[in-house]
Amino acid sequence: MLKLYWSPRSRSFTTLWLLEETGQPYERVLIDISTGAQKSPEYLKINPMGKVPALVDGDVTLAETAAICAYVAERMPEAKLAPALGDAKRGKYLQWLFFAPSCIEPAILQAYTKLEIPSSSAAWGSTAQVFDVLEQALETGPWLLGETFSAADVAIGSGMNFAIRMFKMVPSRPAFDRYLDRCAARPAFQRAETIAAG
Ligand SMILES: N[C@@H](CCC(=O)N[C@@H](CS)C(=O)NCC(=O)O)C(=O)O
Repeated sequence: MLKLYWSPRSRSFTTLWLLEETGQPYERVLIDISTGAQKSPEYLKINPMGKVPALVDGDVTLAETAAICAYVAERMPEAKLAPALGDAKRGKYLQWLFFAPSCIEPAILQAYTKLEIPSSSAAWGSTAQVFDVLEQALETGPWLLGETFSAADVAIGSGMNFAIRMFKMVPSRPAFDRYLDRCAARPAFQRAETIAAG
């Protein structure tokens, strides 16, 4: 059984939501980051970065939220969280899945810290550029791949929910509000919220 190391009010929410989307049982191991448990020698063997989330699947151990999303989607194809190899939607799926940590995350942090970096040097360009591109991608909807919901929506929807609704780090836009409402209406999202709330 998959074992998820997680903490409340953290990026772990993405992986909780994802695992709830699979509908399969999994084990949760609480690593409460407010206690410093993520820096214990035992946990550092699982993720040397000393951060949550992390996932253990038998002999396989991995960290990094987007990598866990990709792994679970492939490990459980019956959950249909990723277009299959050879499906024309797979390219865009991968693009959006990588966009979450590569562009959405730094854009949110840049908006929050007001850090100034020339857009030609920043891998994500600028906060405005990232959010304009995301807004445009959501124009047709309901999901990033149109009618197909995927792990990329979990990664991006969760990140945007974190930044806009939970921590109010960035202002919303009408397209983001509609998207986040659709995410929040999913039973798996709601179950993850209940778990995360303790
Ligand atoms: N790149 C990692 C980042 C994980 C991360 O930053 N986790 C935070 C919680 S949101 C954490 O564990 N912080 C505790 C610490 O650094 O001590 C991912 O995407 O999973």
